[in-house]
Amino acid sequence: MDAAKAGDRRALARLLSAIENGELHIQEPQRNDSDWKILALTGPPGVGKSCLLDRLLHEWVDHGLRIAVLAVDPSSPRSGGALLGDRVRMQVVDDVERKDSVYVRSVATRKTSGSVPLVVREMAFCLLDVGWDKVVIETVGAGQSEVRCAAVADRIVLVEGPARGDGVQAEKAGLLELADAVIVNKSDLDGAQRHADELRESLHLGHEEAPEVHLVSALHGTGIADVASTLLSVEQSTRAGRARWRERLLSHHERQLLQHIKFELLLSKIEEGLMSFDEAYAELRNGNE
Ligand SMILES: Nc1nc2c(ncn2[C@@H]2O[C@H](COP(=O)(O)OP(=O)(O)O)[C@@H](O)[C@H]2O)c(=O)[nH]1
Ligand SMILES: [Mg+2]
Repeated sequence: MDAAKAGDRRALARLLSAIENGELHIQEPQRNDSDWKILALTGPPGVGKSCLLDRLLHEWVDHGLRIAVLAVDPSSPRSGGALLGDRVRMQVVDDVERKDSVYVRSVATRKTSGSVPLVVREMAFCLLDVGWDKVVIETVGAGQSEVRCAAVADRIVLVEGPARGDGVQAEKAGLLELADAVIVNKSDLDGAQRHADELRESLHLGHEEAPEVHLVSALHGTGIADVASTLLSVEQSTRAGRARWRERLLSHHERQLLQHIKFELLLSKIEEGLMSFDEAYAELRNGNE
């Protein structure tokens, strides 16, 4: 821990791997400010989250911040294409003037036996603990587990692309309800403005207060400086708060069940038809004896 605090990146990588493997647990650090420390950037694959994040990192580093990134991508093994792609898109890590202020780490979700969101949460705590100012979690907003990875964060930013003619998918995924801000990327393409309008409409349905929808182009850099400074002070949306606590509570519940010493045994019994779900669940709820 001390070496990592002193800036030894190898020592930090080892700490993070230990958390990933469930060998090390980190408590939530004490906070005495209301600024966000952990931000999630979430949205469908291919909308430009990595490109956008690279732009934002340039801006934030120039604000004097030191930022760590956790890239969670369930669809790819550690050495696989998407993460390599993320790495390529993260040009800031090769920028001589800025690279010392940035740390990018991918999270191998296939390796973890426990609950991915809780592993991501502890990794973020660890990064804050060793002295990074802020942590950004990039996660694909696809499945339940990814939504819960986003819910780990203090603020959630939903990234979307131009309209694809299938309505507001984020609403169905429950992501819109969690968002503190929405960014529609690829404003250089047709349909981006239309999608921003659709999102605003969905956000305002039945709600007086709604998170802002920003239009940017990560490719051309349009609107980036504004969004970068807005995001630094983005407030938690009142309606997102409760949804987020719900996801966090469910993550904890999941971990309780996964950590039970009889979990695998009970699973086998269900598989073999020797036990019903209700019976197994009743045993799991009893806790470890
Ligand atoms: N036209 C356009 N393409 C973009 C923009 N931002 C990203 N892209 C492209 O979208 C693709 C996916 O980007 P990436 O950042 O990997 O998306 P992610 O999967 O959400 O992380 C890449 O080919 C990018 O070059 C943009 O603002 N405009
Ligand atoms: Mg990406």
